[in-house]
Amino acid sequence: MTFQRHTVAAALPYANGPVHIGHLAGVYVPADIYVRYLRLQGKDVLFVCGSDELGVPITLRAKKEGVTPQHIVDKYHTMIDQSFKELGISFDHYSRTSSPVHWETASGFFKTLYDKGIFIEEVSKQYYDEENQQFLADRYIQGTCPNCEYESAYGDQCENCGTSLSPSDLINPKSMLSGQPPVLKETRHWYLPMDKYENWLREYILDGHKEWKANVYGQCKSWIDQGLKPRAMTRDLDWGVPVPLENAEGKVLYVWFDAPIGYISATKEWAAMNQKDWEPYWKDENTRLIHFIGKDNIVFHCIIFPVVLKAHGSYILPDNVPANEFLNLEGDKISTSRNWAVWLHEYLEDLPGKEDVLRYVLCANAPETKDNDFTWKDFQARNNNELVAIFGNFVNRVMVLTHKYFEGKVPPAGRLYDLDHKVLTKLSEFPGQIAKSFEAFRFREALTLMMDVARMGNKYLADSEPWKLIKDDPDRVGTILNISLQIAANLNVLANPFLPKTCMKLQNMLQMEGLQWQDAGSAELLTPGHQLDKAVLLFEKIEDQLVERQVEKLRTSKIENAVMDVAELKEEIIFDDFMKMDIRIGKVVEAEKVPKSKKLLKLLVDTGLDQRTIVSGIAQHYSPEEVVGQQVTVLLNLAPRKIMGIESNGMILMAEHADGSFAFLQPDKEIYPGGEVS
Ligand code: B3M
Ligand code: ZN
Repeated sequence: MTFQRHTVAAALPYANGPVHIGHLAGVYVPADIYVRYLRLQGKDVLFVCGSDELGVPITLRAKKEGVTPQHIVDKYHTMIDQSFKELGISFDHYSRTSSPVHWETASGFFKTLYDKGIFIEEVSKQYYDEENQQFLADRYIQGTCPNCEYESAYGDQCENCGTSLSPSDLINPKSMLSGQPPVLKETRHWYLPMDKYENWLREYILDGHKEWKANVYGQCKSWIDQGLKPRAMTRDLDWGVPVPLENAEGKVLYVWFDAPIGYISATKEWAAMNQKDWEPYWKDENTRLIHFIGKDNIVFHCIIFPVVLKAHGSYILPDNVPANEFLNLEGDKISTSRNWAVWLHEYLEDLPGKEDVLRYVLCANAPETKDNDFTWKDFQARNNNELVAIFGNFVNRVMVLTHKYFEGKVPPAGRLYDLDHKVLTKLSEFPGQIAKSFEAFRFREALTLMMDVARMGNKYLADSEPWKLIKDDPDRVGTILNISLQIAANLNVLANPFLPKTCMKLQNMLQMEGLQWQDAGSAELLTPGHQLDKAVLLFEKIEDQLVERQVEKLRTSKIENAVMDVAELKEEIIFDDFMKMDIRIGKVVEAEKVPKSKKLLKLLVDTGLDQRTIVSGIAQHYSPEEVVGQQVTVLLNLAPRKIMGIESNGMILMAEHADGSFAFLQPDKEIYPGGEVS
């Protein structure tokens, strides 16, 4: 189907903190690339987003900082909005859900569903924090995930395995306000009867959208197959859109009911500011609605929001939801609370002028089908070996040679040889190949193909060696540089969705007008005699010390966090309890890695009493060679345990450093194996 217009909505970031590279790689960079591609085709595209300012995540942050929720959202809304703009995330409108238009739109939506009799009104028992005298919304409850046993799962979702949860699913639930187990107390809420839409969802998604990405389709299928239950669309909270009904004091719309409606509110605001009609973007069947989100938002955008839209009856439905997986950082999960992140606003401050480098690296490493990892080393390598050495180098060579041999004017193309025809044929094919990747939301693939154009340009220059021909055959050199300049001009279109600021520089260098996607593939974008501007370098090398500074920054934050959340003191024991432990000094005699384990070393330890095997989880911190001969402190009378099939007799006592590294507990002088610790 050819759509008349596109509404592209990017997940509303919670305004309880800055955005980080995980958000960017998961949602905003792919969304912006896609929108820029659509706009290059001259399509009617509306790109909306905004700060998600309601709900529990905000109130948690406000409580933590001892300020009001409004103070939190005002601070972070501005920061997020500004940093998106600097990165070139080109929303048509970036709104916020504390806006009056949103409150009116969301409560109007709720009232429409209520008046249509969609909701089930029910009094039920919900978790209540007696110490704080308040009901607990899902995010205020933490406990063990029934699916993966992660101990800090929230009442609505386990961030570890992505499973959507209800508070009653949690094992050993605890209130995040008081730390105490919550009690169950009666309260009235309005439920969306998800179960009644199960067949329709099967039809809409499982039959109607088999083309959705496997990770999205799969999660929807397992959600639908496990059976849908009615879900409360209201909460007992004082921070949110008040429920527009009588006898609903103290109740607000569930944040996941109101937030997706935030896309509609943003559209209304945009339309009002631009004297446009907002309704075609949300109600016209000829509009394609696309959501860019992270995998933890799939159920809310593919199951719940479509049911809300369907129940309302006058809205179009999401046509595609190309959700990405998660991006990790230096091998660890990105964590706002642990400050384990590369924050966008800090990146922009520390690496000014390198916005496109971040866009490039996050696209190249995007977790499109599985979680992926960001490392500063890889960031440096991609900048130096790809952007500088391939893209920048090609453009610079062409510019320098044209200035050197033709005073910066585009030379005419003369007779074409095989090599030229081959290059021009490939050049004409690239736009179609890249478009195919874009349409399939495979942006990494599209990026590689775009870089292949620059690779092809470099190879063409290397194979044709114009610098060797200038004396004897300047016309041939003219042809080679004409073709090379056409390749550079094509890059200006093909690279634009990925590298908008770079392409602005390239466009100025080539003294070109902004082209459309349809122009790409042509070998006549620059006419002979056209005057180029002077050559400027598009990228610069990133030196080791810049990367080392960033890595050190992360290491410091890891230590600061570890120091801040020192393990809690265990319960008191009596002297006799301690005396039961037989702790001695031993010496490691042999050491080897445990096959199929990244963490374990198998040690042979001389304990003074015997030589025994002890399995220790230090393989990521020490090599076998490093531990042989070391004095170690051993708990000898620990009951033997089978670990990966090896009987381990005892435990090597280690101290964990704040940055996660380990250290042996060693006496300050040589103690013979068997020396007792007391
Ligand atoms: N605020 C983002 C998150 O879950 C959430 C998205 C709302 S999109 C309507 O981190
Ligand atoms: Zn889990």
